[in-house]
Parts: sequence; structure tokens; C-alpha cells
Amino acid sequence: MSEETPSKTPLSPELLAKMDAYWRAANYLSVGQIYLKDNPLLERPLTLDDVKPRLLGHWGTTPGLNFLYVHWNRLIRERGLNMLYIIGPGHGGPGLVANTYLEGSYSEIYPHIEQNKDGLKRLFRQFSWPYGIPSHVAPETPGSIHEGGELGYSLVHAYGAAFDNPNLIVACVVGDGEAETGPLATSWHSNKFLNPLTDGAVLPILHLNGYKIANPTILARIPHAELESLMRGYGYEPFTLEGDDPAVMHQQAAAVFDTMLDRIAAIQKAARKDGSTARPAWPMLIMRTPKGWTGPKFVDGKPVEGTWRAHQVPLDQIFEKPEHLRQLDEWMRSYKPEELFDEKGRFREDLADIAPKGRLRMGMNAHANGGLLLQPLKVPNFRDFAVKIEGRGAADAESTRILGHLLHAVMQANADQKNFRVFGPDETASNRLGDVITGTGKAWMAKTLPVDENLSETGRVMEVLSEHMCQGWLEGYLLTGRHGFFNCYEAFIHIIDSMANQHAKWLKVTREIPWRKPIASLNYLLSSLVWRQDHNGFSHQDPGFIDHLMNKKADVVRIYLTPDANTLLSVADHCLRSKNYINLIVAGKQPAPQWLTIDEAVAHCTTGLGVWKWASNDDGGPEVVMACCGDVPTLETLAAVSLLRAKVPDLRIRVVNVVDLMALQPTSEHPHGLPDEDFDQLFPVGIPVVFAFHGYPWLIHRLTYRRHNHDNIHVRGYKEEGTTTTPFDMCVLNNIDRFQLALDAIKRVPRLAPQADAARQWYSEAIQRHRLYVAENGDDLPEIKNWRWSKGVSTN
Ligand SMILES: Cc1ncc(C[n+]2csc(CCOP(=O)(O)OP(=O)(O)O)c2C)c(N)n1
Ligand SMILES: [Mg+2]
Repeated sequence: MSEETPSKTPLSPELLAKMDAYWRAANYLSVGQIYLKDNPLLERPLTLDDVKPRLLGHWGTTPGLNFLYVHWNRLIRERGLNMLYIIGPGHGGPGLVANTYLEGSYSEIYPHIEQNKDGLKRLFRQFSWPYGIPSHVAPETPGSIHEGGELGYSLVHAYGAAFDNPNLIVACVVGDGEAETGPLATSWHSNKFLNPLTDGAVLPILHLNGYKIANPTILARIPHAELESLMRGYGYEPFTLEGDDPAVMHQQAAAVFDTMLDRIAAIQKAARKDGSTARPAWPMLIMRTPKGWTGPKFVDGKPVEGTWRAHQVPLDQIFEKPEHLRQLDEWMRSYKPEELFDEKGRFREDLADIAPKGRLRMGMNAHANGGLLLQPLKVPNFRDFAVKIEGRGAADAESTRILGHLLHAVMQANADQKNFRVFGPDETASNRLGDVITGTGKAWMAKTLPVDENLSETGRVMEVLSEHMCQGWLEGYLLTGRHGFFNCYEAFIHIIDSMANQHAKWLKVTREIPWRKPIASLNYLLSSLVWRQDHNGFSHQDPGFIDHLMNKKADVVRIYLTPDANTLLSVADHCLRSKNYINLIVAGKQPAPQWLTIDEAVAHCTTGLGVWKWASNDDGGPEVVMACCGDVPTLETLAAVSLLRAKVPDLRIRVVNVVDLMALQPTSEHPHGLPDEDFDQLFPVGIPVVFAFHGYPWLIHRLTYRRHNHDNIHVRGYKEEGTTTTPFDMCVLNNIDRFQLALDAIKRVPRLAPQADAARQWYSEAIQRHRLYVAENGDDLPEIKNWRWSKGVSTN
């Protein structure tokens, strides 16, 4: 124990004995889940028939997690705490299942897992069993907001849950291996964004059991003073709990937790009653206990407890080695099940009694089932922010700036219910959403200087240069029943690919769990797009997050590419109101022509794609369809259409714009998919389609390969050609420019075959002229830069 901790013994002998028995029960149930399919009370000596054929689970982390659960239970009861428990080492799933069973939550949610011998047998059998429950904490686990398979996100989720929940305490176990991950390492800094006045508290426990799967952990092998300094450097007040003698440890843990919770109460009082605005040093605990604590000490002559060998299944050759079976029997009996469960298999009442009741049980905490608490977001009428259209493409606007006005209004409308935040990795202003910043300020508890702008302890825009933190905070915030919006540079959103995967998995599974209520959608705005990286160049050019999300379940993911500000407003309104989706919006921030009135935008977004009649001359049926998706491809397509009008005035052209990428798929693949008959109307069979796409071109093929006209769809998109160059040159480099698109159309329409050679010549000359001009002048040709739909374009 650190010197900070008063050496008192807060637990009466009776309570200590009960807490230890409770812990033994949780450990017993955890081992039972990993190993047994029968004989749950060990009423007879274990035989091979009682043991599961495949032993799948993780023991090592579990006793430590169980130990903490018992102690949280005491604190919840004694202090009436509203507590959420997030475990980083989510592979300790059996522990959370065991504890939620012991406190009764599990049987209430899953009535077939009764509080008797049959229930125990089912509880054991279902774990890591086909069509049973996963081995990690997962959506199925009561009290969890955490899909625990992928390590690194516990602490950031904990903070996300604590924001705007002033009465919540989020106890968060960080695995010492998990602590080595990038996302976790940066998450400690979340304390610079947590305001004790308006937010809840996070209680981090660094679970220093010394090992990962097969290696020691870094933090366990540096001098203790160095580790404490690290935590101090992160701005925490570290406490330490170390040992392996249960009786001593219970007493010491109770003392240290009392002190830590007193510290939290004092910090909150200073902020809430005494008006302190200082950034507090929140307490955190370094808990140094053996990995696989209370498990087999030696197996086959090798040390297991307190080593990496305890990570998964310490006795893994039960069927090959009788000694392992005997050791398992002995290990399980060491918890004295006969003292813990009555003859019917029911957890003894005097022990069950030390758990909290009702909603205070961690398995029943409503914050862990955020949909229960979700209040609808108040979204002001987005039409009020619409851009006036006086001539197609006649005036420019910065689409995201217009969206910023709406987001600001959303923030204002929900100021009282404090359930909306905007997240971004230092790019919110750069993405031109500045309005939302000036309205509410940016959260910041660290030092400020006169030069700073809009930093505030109560700011609701969260900016930190860590995509991991933005994503993790937002997930924690959404999972506990609130709303949010993440804006990011398009290229760097890939940093959180894996976190998005995990969230998508969570959403997919929760859809099938009736007691998990829908939560608000995770909304991304990607801006600073591939086509307009005028000053950042190649490193900032990657539209592949679209492809990444496309791999996810159709009922979870929605992807929108808006061609202008009014479509962006309409899409954003829809996304902000939606539930249980991941919505990806891709929208440019640069001044760009505006095409649709707000009414047209709403109609267009409702179908997701459609003919732009005003840009088409396809009476009698099109000879070519010029399709586009994304703002720059739309501009280039319309410019190509004007070129074609001038060059081949009688060519019947149809312009189709796609906002909702999912609409391209058949209905069988995605609920937004356009029925085949409608698709065939838009893209008639046999008619060539020149498709200009914002992202990687093959995605359009992937989406449309089952469509009747697929063989005639020819896609242009980003093909990894880029550098720091002019906007139009980017298009030229990737062959998505207006000249290329016009040439494509001419080449694809059979009756224009005689003109193809001349068109190729014209194309080469145009590109040559462009290249010479940009090389010489460092800017695009005036007729390119100043091109307007209404004015047409020169046809040289
Ligand atoms: C991001 C990630 N990388 C690797 C793994 C594979 N993995 C599962 S458990 C584990 C070791 C975890 O060690 P620690 O965080 O110390 O947990 P504990 O010791 O409490 O089991 C690893 C590497 C993972 N689950 N997630
Ligand atoms: Mg460890």
C-alpha cells in the first residue's frame, strides 16, 4: 500500500468473511464456465463426462476482476453509488457473467439461467459453447458497454460514459498488457477533458498482474517509482494495492477504495460546492496481484499462478492427463462450493444479500443499456439553413460550413438536456464547422493562455489529436444513451478502422438482443477529401474508409456522399435522428457550386439516387448515362456534359446522381437497395454508363455486379495518383476529369465511333494545354476554375 492510504481495517470480520465467500463463489463459477458441462456443484468427484470437450476461455485475468466486483458491490451499497464497471481485459468474460449471476441480474434477463442447480448447469454449459455465449464480455453480458475482444478501448469508453453524467462513477480495469496499446496509452489524457462540475468520475485500475499471453508486461517490469511517476505525469494521484493473501488484500482494498472514493467526493465537492475550476488529480489504482490468483500454483511441475501460463486454461490436458482432472477437482473444491450454494444450488442468501439491489446492481445499471436512457435529439428545422439556389451551380458555398450552422443549432437546442457532443481530432475548425465551436466552446481542463480561443471547462466540442480518443469517447457517450457527431479528415479516419469494426459488431449483435434498447447512431462526417488536398498532397489522399465500412452488415451501415450543401443538410438531419447505425457522410469543405434547392435535395436524398432532369437531355431514352457520386465527381460530370453538349449536341445524355451509395445494391443485399426494375429504368440495359465516383472505382463494380446493366458500367475514381497539385490536376491524374469523362462517353456510344479518333485528339490537346498551364502558372486554367454550368465551357 502507498503511504497515502490510511492503514485501517474497514471491514468487520463478518463482512470480510462474506466478501471473501462471495469472491470465492465468483471464482468458482468462472472456473465452472470454462471447464464444466455437468456436475455444477461437484456433488460427485469430477469425471471426464463432466468436462467440456473443448476448453475455451481465459482464467488469468478473471480472479482480479472478480475481486474488484465484490469490492464495488460493497461501495455501491455503503455509499449508494451509481456505478458502471468496464473491464479492459474483456477476455475475463466468465467473471462478469458469474457476478451478474450472483447478484441476480443474469437470471432476470435470462430466466432460463435459474438460481438453482439446473440454472448453474446451463450457466456453465452455455459459455463458449456453440450457440451459447461468447467467451469475452459482449453485448450479451449484462452491465457491459464494452465489446472486450479487442484490447485498448476500456479507458476511453469509460470517459465517454462519464461525460455529462455527473452522478456516475465508472470503474475501469485496464489490463497491463492492454496498457501497451496506442489507444490506451493516450486515453489517460482524457482527464484533461473531464469536468468534475458537470461530468462523472472515472476510477482507473491498472491491473498489474504482470503478464500478457506469453510475455511479461512493460509496466510490471519497470521500477514502481517509475510507474507512479508515469501516472503522476498523466495527472493522476496513484494508489497501490499489492499482495496475494486474500484476507489481507480484502482489508487493504477496502481501505484504499474508501480513500479513493473520498478523494473523488472531495474533488466533486470542491467543483460543485466551492466553485473550484482547477484541474484535479483524480485517483487511480495500481493493483499488483498474481495472474490466475487462487488457481493452480504448479501444473506439470511448472509454475502457473502468477505467471503468463495462467492466461487461458491452466489445466488444458484434462482428457490426456488424469492428474489434470484431479487438479481441476481440487482447484474447484478449494473454493468450498458447499459453503456457497445450498443443496438446491441456490447462492446462499446471506452472501447474496451483500450485493446491491435493483438498478444499483452493476448488471442492471441503466447506463450500460444506453437505449433505456436515450432522449430523442432535438434537431431544429434544417430547411432554415438551406442555401438559396438562383441558377444551377451559379453560386459557391462551403457545404460543411452550412452544416456547422445546423450543428450549432442542434447544440443550442439540446443545451439543457446535455446529450450532444461533437468530436474531432483538431480538425473541427479546419473542416469548417467553426460555428459549433464558437457556440459552445471546446472542452479543456488544462492550462489556458490569452492566445487561446474558445477553450472552456464546459465546452461541448471535444478536440484532441487522437482519432482513437475521439472515436472511443463518442462510443462511450453513445453506448450510455447520448448523441454525437465525429468529424475527421477523410484519409486519417482509417486510424480507427478497427474500432469502427468493433462498434459495428456490437450494433449487429445488439439488434438480436431484445433487452438491449437501440442507441443513437454513430455519425461520421469525413471532410478534407481526397480531391481537394491542395496543400497536403498524397499523404492526405485516401477515400478507402468507404470500402472498409462496406464490409459491415447491411443493416448496420449507411454511406452518403452529398453533392452540395442542401443535400448535406438533409442527410445530416436524417443521420442525427437515426438509431443503431453507423452513418458515414462524405462532404467537401471547399467553396463549390450548389445544385439543388432544399426541396429537391430532400426528394433526392429520400430516394438516394436519381436523374437530374435539368442536366439531362434524354427525351426518347438516353444514349449514355453520366452517373456521379460525390461532390467533385458531380462537378466534373456536369462539366463533361456541357462539353458533350457543345461537341455532340444531339447526344441524348442522362445525368444520374447518387447520394446513398447503398441504393446501388440490389434490395436483397441492403434495405436501401433500389429494386431491379427501378435500377433498370435509371440505367437501361445496353446503355453505357460513365460513372464518376469519389472513391476507389472498384467499389461501384462490387455494388452493382448483380445489376442487369453491369457490363456497361465504366467507373472512374481515385486510383492512388496524387500529389500536391491543383484541384483539377488531381482529377486529371486519376482520369476523372471532365475531358476524360466526355471522351469516355463518346467512345462508349456506338453511333459515335466515327468521331472517336477526333475526340481522342481533342482530349490529348486539352490535357496538354492543362498540363503546360498548371506547370507554368501553378494554378488551373481560368476556364476550368471559373467554369459554371449555366455558362457552359469552351470546346477547344
Ligand atoms: C488489440 C489486441 N491485440 C491483441 C490481442 C490478443 N490478446 C488477447 S489477451 C492478450 C493479453 C492481454 O494482457 P493483459 O491486458 O495484461 O490482460 P490480462 O493479463 O489481465 O489477461 C492479448 C495480446 C487482443 N485481444 N487485442
Ligand atoms: Mg496482464
